[in-house]
Amino acid sequence: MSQLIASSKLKMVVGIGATGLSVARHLSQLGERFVMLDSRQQPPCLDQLKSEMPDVPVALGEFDIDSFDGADEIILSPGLSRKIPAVQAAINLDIPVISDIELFARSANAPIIAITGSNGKSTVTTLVGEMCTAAGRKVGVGGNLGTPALELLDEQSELYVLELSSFQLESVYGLNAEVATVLNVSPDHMDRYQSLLDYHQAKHRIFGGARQVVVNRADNLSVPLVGDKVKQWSFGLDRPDFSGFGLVQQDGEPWLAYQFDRLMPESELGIKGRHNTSNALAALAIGSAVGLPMDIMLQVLREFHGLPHRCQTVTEVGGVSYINDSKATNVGATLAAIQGLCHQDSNEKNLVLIAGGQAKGQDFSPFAQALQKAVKCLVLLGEDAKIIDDALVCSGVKGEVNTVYAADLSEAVRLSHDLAESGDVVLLSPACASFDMFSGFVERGEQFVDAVMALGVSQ
Ligand code: UMA
Ligand code: ADP
Repeated sequence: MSQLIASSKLKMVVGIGATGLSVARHLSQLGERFVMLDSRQQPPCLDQLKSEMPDVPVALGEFDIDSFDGADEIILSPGLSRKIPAVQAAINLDIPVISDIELFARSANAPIIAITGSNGKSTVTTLVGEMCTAAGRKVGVGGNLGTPALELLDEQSELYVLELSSFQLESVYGLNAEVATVLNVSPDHMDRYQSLLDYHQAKHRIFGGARQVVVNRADNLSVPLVGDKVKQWSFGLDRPDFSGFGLVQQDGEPWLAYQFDRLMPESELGIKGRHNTSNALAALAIGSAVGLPMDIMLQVLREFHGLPHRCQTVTEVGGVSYINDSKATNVGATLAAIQGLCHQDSNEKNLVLIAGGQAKGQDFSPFAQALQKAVKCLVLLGEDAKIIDDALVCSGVKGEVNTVYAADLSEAVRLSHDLAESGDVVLLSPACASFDMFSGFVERGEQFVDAVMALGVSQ
């Protein structure tokens, strides 16, 4: 196809990572004039960019206050905050600063299901994607989940299911989703946001122009301010309301339910733990909003056993279970794991918790309180281990939790093995980002699994 120059205006694509490369491919297909910038000398997708689009101008190195002068529009990668001085200077000059998701929304011809939240995004996005596929819909699934949204664009798609981060949503102006949801809000990325309100406001940009919304009845921060014409669905672990999904009791057993109808026993869900029941109910609400058949959605919920690195059982060694929850990169996610794995009906502590990494400016006092109830030993690692330890002291629980430090993950696993007794659970659920020691949560989870498997061999 010959490339027409659609506009003489100059766009600046900032960031040459997965997102920047997807934006470059998209703009190039549209015949737009653009340049690429990155503050790093060796950005990860530079070689790929040069081999696919050798003529596109590239500028590398620290941004100056006037780096973006002359742009008609800036497409900012999610890893970069709008608050950096160069971007602020451009905003002050009234240059529009958008994200790849805004570009996606301009080009997508099929309805968008948009999912954000502090925790559960990937699980719910994957579930909804699988439900759509099982129902025979041609669907594109991605976004923050991994495949950049623009790579999903396809004329044949009947639906798009996007996991969106607050970083991506900061620069979205009109998503106009068919269904939008904020699954929950608990503090995360507090090194990027000034306050929880700031973070909450970024997430709520997902609702701009939405035709239907899904709200979490247990979390007021998930509820959008939208007009009466916007259809509302709800989910929660309590009894469902009108247009709501929830739990009811039947012969002493919890069942998933829609309004007054029982759907299936909670015990039949492939994913375990109350936070995952909440995720399953959210997926049912979203699927119902786009007309997916209930029997097909329930079958997917029976068969889906969860994504790797999210409360995944690795193995049992000497009567001790080892659980990999490396994706728990904030306190909210670790609290859900502790709640799901601790003894519900006794005060006996059964958890050895491995935590730590990059704290991202979080407040660890709720974490300290939860440890006191369920965790017999805490194994700390990573650059902000001391911040967590200090939170134990400040919360007055230091004396009640045996705390040890580990130099790396294999040492953490060996120490946990020594500290745990038969019947206990060793849980890697760091409540922190992993980038101080690993390339990401996947590498951290894989190293944990390797270290645990090595224990089994040496038994
Ligand atoms: N960076 C620079 N200078 C630049 C550009 C980027 O230093 O000029 C740094 C950023 O500060 C960041 C890193 O490079 O540390 C990557 O940033 P990026 O915006 O280029 O990231 P991408 O490779 O495009 O990946 C992004 C998402 N990453 C982030 O938001 C940090 C990926 O989510 C997402 O899968 C991908 O787009 C496709 O949509 C990852 C993530 O960690 C999984 N997300 C955060 C989370 O889930 O908590 C929000
Ligand atoms: P996200 O994409 O938002 O990071 P994931 O589905 O990947 O969400 O799960 C990330 C972490 O959060 C995992 O540790 C998981 O066990 C935990 N988690 C999943 N769903 C919830 C929920 N609804 N509430 C609290 N924690 C959750």
